[in-house]
Amino acid sequence: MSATTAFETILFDIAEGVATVTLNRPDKLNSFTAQMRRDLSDALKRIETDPAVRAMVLTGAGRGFCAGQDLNDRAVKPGDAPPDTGATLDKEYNPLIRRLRALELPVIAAVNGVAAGAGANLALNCDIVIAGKSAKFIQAFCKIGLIPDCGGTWVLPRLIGHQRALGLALLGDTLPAEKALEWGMIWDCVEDDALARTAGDMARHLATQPTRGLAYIKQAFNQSPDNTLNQQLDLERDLQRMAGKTEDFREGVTAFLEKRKPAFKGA
Ligand code: T3D
Repeated sequence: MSATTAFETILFDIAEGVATVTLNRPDKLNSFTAQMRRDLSDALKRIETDPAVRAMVLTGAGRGFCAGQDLNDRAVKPGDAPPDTGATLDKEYNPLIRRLRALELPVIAAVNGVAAGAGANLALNCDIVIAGKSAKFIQAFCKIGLIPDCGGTWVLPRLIGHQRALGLALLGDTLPAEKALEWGMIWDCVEDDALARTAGDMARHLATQPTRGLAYIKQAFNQSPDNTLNQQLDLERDLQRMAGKTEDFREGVTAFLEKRKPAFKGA
């Protein structure tokens, strides 16, 4: 069964345990307005509280994934005070990124076209990034005098190393999807017409897996960069203790011993 909810700037659909969120301002390459930040945030809240949702796909409508901040909202007339871009990050983008990363289920970005500025970093904050061959990633911020945000300066060096990350940030060069794959920035790059199916199949598979266990895996990896090995060993112990108490762990072991396919409930 599928349930579709209407938002002003995104499409939101739940089917087979998968929530699909489609950024939907195709004429402006799905660039972010305040309304789109609110809509995406509300969609994530819905996902957080719906136990039927066990995986998420984030993608864009039309030929783009997301071109970052809608720059029409940043035009300053002579004599006007500049916008407080720090406040927008503090109150809108940063809570959105924190919410996305904290989701206790796997999130797949299906990058269907250009991902620029905040749009690139939105994608890179997803757990698994799959791009269509025509997609490209641009740290466009430097071209308008800004710095990479939405966690770009954190996630990029961790994915591709300091040199390549800083180079992309300083030059604003376009990184084609195939090169992003070669650099280890994304999980996979597929033919454009196979993107939705590939991401959907993966999400539907993940939605049948031990959701609590997957959430603990995410937590361990998300906390890893800030931890020493000793702290991480302690965290693994704590998370493994909780994973070991789940019904799905019991089912996984039982199914293995009974030589049958496990039926995980996500609990
Ligand atoms: O609060 C704060 O402001 C701080 C937070 C900042 C976060 C950020 O994301 S800052 C970075 C903002 N994004 C950019 O600087 C990217 C701007 N866009 C581009 O450089 C190019 O559009 C692309 C490289 C992404 C794609 O180029 P191309 O040639 O494929 O498409 P296009 O023709 O440039 O764009 C198509 C349409 O989308 C066009 O509209 P039109 O002329 O047909 O009516 C274009 O104006 C519009 N569009 C694309 N990006 C944006 C946009 N409109 C508003 N804002 C955009 N970011």
